[in-house]
Amino acid sequence: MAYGQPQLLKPSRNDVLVVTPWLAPVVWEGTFNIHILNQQFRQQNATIGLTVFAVKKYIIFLKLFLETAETYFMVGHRVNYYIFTDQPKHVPQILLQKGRQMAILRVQSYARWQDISMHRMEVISIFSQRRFLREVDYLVCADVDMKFNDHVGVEILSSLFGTIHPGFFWLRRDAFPYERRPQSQAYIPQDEGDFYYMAALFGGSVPEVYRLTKACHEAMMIDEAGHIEAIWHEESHLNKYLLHHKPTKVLSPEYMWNNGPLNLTPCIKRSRFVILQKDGKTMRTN
Ligand code: UD2
Repeated sequence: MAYGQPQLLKPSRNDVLVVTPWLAPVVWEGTFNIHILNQQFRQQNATIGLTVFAVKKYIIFLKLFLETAETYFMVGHRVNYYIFTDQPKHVPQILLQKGRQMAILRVQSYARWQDISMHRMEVISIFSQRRFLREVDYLVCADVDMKFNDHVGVEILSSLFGTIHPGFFWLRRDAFPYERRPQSQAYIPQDEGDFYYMAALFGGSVPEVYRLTKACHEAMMIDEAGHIEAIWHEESHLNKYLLHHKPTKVLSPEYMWNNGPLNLTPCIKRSRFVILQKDGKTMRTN
């Protein structure tokens, strides 16, 4: 395969951090050649699982999520969608491309939206052991109130990856909305922390995702027994976990954008995976 030679004396980007101090790549437009990566992952014959939860009213987000995933997510690779829902009959029928399949898995609902969101960690850890280990090489775990807007491919895959939240990336660590109460398992002191990661997109190899989701679930169970709930629920616990188990790739906010005007943020060249606006109050009431 012919491609431009990597230029050792010419950085791919000079406006942003492209590698963390623990030598994990930060994935930005301009830092990778997708053709080289596609070839590498095809040689591995990699299958990628995408987990998404659509419980109660959030089922309405599924159609756009899946349709846009068919256009932009891991195109040309084998993909298994794992749809967790309390309403299997209402999962939209989508025509899938070759090499892509869907499993619809029933989950219980909870009265509080926070419990629906937090229990995703428990469910993913159970299914990782029970099923995903046999069926896929990598897992990508996403929120459903999202749409793919541009290419999201194998450049994101690694043993353990997290995504930088678009709302805080320019801030100092003491301004990150980490859990600050020492009573919580998610506690992070003011002088610690690398990035503020989102729970809406994370993943890695199945064993690594199993370890992460199990640890976050167990930490939330300890908090529950101690009558404390972390400020941003499982996202707070994810941040604590990734502080102590450094991700091997970090996705830039291109991979989690809130569709603000890109020209106000010149370092963001592509908006790949976009948070949809929702009326939280209406969506979360029964
Ligand atoms: C943020 C995070 C989310 C999670 C949450 C916890 C973003 C983009 N996402 O989202 O990952 O950490 O904070 O506070 O900032 N769900 C249902 N049915 C429900 C409620 C939730 O299926 O009734 C699922 C669904 O997949 C949804 C996810 O749980 O995408 C997270 O819930 P959310 O989107 O309401 O949480 P939000 O927007 O505060």
